[in-house]
Amino acid sequence: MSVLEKITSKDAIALEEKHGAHNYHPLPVVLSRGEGVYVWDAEGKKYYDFLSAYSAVNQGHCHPKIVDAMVQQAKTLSLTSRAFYNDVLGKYEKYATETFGFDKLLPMNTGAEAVETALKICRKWGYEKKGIEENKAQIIVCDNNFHGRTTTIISFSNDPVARKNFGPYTEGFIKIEYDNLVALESALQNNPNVAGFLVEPIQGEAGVYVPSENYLKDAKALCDKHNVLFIADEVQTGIARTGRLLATCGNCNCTDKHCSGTPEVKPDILILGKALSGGAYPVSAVLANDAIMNVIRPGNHGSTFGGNPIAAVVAIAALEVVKEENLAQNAFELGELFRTELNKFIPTCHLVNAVRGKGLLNAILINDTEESSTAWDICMALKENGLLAKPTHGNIIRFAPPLVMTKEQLLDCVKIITTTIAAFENK
Ligand code: IF1
Repeated sequence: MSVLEKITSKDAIALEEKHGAHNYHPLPVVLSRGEGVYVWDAEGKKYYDFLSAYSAVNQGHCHPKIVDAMVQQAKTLSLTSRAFYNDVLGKYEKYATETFGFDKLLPMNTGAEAVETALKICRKWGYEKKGIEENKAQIIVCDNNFHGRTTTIISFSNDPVARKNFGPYTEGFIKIEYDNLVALESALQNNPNVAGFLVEPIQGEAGVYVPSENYLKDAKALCDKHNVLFIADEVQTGIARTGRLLATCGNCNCTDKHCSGTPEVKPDILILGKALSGGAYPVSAVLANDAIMNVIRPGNHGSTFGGNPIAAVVAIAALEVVKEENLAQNAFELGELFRTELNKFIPTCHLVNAVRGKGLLNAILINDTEESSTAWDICMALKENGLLAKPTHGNIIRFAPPLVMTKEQLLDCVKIITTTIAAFENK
């Protein structure tokens, strides 16, 4: 059998079981094709993708503009390393910094790498600009955070499954309750060693927790008051997912009516990933103004693939698609419709307690314990009915379709979700 010969779902799963590390527990579906909001399994069954690779495929699977850009560049120049310049990185850096309103961009590959990069920039700024004593810098983070899986990042996680038996842990982090300004002020007060505050505008993995309306704006004001950097991890919430180009909306230059009146927060350091490439290629980035980014000097930081030519052209194409197809406005309108429709359904069933989210990053809370298999079982039933989603923690199901979805497709998905849950309930 040639390595790439077509195989059945059963065989594909068996190969992963035998030859792959067991670091995931996927839903038992084997995907072999994706286009827009749809994916097909190895037997040709079609599904709506309601996870979007954890919000990496905002522009839809295999978007032609993004794929074409990637293929053309791959045929021309794929990787130079940063030992030399290349003729596309500067264009990408200019386009992205103008899009998000920052002086400079540091290109990386994965979200976790970008988070680690932001932590290093913040610490170095703390020592060289704020005057924190060497090796004393502290960064405030939130309970139930998710910022990636590196040893330093899981050092400040409180998820035992992500953290246990990976010690010793990196020091220099203070944990506070999310969406709690009193806790933030208390951590900031009388502590000159705090260099930064790292926060998700919406806590995705924790179960799509949307903070109070003014939390981010007021938290940024507290950081400014205490000369502490506000670091927004928009790896999952960025790139139009929450109905605006950025969940923090800082200087996104969009003219969409829904943006006006929403508290605008301009992070000191912005972290992007996932849909920065439309899911076609690993691309992440850290953006900041010169007063912060210029603490990084040659030799301080980098990576073999960071800023490679393919990543650069893919990211430009992915951002152009967001603008040309008005994905933020679409996510805003379809998100409103999704929550409205589910809020009509919820009173008719006891299995779902609530729906919450912003734009097309939403989740439903299942009326069962975290340890129960109900959310998983509902996702298995949804799969049978042609819609793919996966629980986050135990009893919460995240719903995050590609932002290119049409109103008709969304209503079709609402019908699948509500009829599946109703049937499940009446079993
Ligand atoms: C997995 C979910 C988890 C992220 C935020 C940084 C990263 C992520 C806000 C790191 C990555 C992914 C990782 C993936 C599942 C998914 C995820 F929240 F999106 F659902 F795990 F919590 N900041 N999130 O959400 O980016 O290094 O992965 O490119 O690890 O299982 P990455």
